[in-house]
Amino acid sequence: MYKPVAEPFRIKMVEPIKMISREEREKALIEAGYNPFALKAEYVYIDLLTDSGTGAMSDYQWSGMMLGDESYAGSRNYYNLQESVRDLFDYPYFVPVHQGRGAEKVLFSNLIKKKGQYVLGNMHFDTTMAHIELNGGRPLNFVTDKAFNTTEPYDWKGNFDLGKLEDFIKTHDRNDIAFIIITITCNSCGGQPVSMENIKSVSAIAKKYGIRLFIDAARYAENAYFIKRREKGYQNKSIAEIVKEMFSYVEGFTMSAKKDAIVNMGGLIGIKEDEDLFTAVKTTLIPYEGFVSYGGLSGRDMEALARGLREGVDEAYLHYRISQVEYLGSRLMEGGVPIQFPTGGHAVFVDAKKMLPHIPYYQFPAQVLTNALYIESGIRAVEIGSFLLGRDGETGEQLESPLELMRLTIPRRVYTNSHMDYIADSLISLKDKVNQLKGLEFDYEPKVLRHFTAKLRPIK
Ligand code: P70
Repeated sequence: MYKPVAEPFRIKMVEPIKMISREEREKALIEAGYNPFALKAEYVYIDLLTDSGTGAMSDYQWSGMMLGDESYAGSRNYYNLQESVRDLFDYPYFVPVHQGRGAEKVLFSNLIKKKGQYVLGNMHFDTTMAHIELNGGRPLNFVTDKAFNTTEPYDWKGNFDLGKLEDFIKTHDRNDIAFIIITITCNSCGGQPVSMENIKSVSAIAKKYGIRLFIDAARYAENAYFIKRREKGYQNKSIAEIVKEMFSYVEGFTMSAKKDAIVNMGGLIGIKEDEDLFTAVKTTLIPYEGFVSYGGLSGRDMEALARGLREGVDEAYLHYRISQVEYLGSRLMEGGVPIQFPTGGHAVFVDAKKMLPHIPYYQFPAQVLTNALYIESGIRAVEIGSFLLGRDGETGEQLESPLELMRLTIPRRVYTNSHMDYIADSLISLKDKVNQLKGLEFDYEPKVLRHFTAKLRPIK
């Protein structure tokens, strides 16, 4: 049996959680339109909706909050943040933003030059796709097919299929491609890592055809940890060295700092060399996010971020973090629950297509499972499948996601390994009751990023 690594911290402050009754949960879910995003957080016992902004800051980060310099321009915390960005990524240029989607909005509007341009990725996540489309671009995915076979193990399920990527570029007009973006780790297919070799090869292809290349850096530290563990030649390198190398192959990044940088709010745009792009980004930043030395964050937020960036690459922390997720995955596998294997960085992704084969993609099997888990045990997970994917931008047709996943997303430094046991036990006991569950249809469907606010009902 897999034994998880003990937590490399002790607990100095606690936040009570409690379980409401099953009847109350049933009522709450109906009122939420069968969409757990609309649940009051107080009605949730263990919250695995997201690892975004839900981490526990350290005493060092909290003490930094007291040193916030709230000057409109030139805050001391901005300069501390600059130092962290320089040390970690070796990038001279950066701006803070309020969160990842702020970075996407500001950067992409400077990269997509005409309507219909393609943006090539391993697998774009929800807000990334939305901001490409809102800027008139067309997002396309080139992740390896190995990602879609959840039972067959492969170390790099986040990798680009290099052949497919190059074929696409060769057969299209160079001016129809805006840029390439590598999402590390690849969230949509299971928090799966991208190898250094693959980043390097994508970079070579981008250079060969003169296409701009960026990283979506939300989970850059977890990706670096997987490289250290799995890729030949990196065992003796520090996480910091691996991070520097990853970012040396691209010209910039967007970052939701709410994940691996362990803050409750914040984001970054980093630029390696291109001064003109940096100038353009600063110009767009001011009306949308704020002045260049705060970009939507208060001084204290920037201090927490400057410190969180460094804590996020601490190897003892990452060892525990990835091990906790792996432990939950191993308990579920032993209990016969189908999952994306091997487990990724930030979550265990349960294969709802395998667990609820009687529900077709357009009735959202992973959403059905997510709702059942909440009723059964007070755990809030999230659907990553056709419900999140949405409709074809041109035809309006419901898209079929290659994977229907329920994501059990683990916040950083928040839940203990006993919580992992509770989650595993709940899902294992639910497993034999799911064949009676009914599919879902829309009561209300918003046009953009519908999964956040849609209302659903069970099909009679
Ligand atoms: C998540 C959240 C955000 C995200 C991301 C990547 C790879 C950019 C962003 C945007 C979103 C979410 C999904 C379901 C439930 C709650 C929240 N991902 N790139 O949990 O960053 O949120 O800061 O604007 O994963 O995966 P931001």
